[in-house]
Amino acid sequence: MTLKLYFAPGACSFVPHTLLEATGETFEPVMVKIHKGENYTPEYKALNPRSQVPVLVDGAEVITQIVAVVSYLNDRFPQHHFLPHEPLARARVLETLAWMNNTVHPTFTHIFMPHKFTDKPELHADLKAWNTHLYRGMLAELDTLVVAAQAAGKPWLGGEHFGPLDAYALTLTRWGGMAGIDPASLTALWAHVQHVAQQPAAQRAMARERLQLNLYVPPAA
Ligand SMILES: N[C@@H](CCC(=O)N[C@@H](CS)C(=O)NCC(=O)O)C(=O)O
Repeated sequence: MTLKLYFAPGACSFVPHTLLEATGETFEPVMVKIHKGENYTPEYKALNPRSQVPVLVDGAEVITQIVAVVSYLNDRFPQHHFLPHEPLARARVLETLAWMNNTVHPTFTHIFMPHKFTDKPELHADLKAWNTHLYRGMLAELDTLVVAAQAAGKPWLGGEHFGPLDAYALTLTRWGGMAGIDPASLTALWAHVQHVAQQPAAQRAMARERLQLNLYVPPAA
């Protein structure tokens, strides 16, 4: 049975999108245009009542939430070692994956979709400014994680194998550019993300999503 992935260009669904590409297996990518509200249609809400991407469909099963989808893909395709097998190494990867998903990612959502967090439009600018400040600090923390991985001789954020942390790092750094955070100011992270973007699986996902890696626009002089 062919797996189906519902994804939105540039969204967090890039993580499972890239992992699926890395498997080399055939899957059916289904694009959901969030900016057109396609995630709020009755058909999509029947699939995922939370109206979010990613959604992975395997036969009659519907799986949401990146952490769950990554875990499922790891077990479906164990030869790719998306998560380490050794318990402590796996816990460390899940620790960082959960942090990316439950802390860094929602901080960006405050910048990108402030209307989700207040019904007062006059608060949007403040929400964006404060969360941009927080997000900058989180990307700096991610930069130190890249430095630490490299110091430990690990080629990828999770260890020996390309995995969800690397794809998520690319997405979060890209989003930083949208928020006015120059990726080049995060030396190790930016070098790592550029390396991730050169991987054939990431290239295929980026081509399908038509992604530009660096979205940072320097302020006018
Ligand atoms: N914790 C969720 C986060 C999913 C999420 O925030 N998806 C965003 C795109 S990055 C989305 O679908 N947003 C559409 C909306 O909320 O309207 C997961 O891991 O899947």
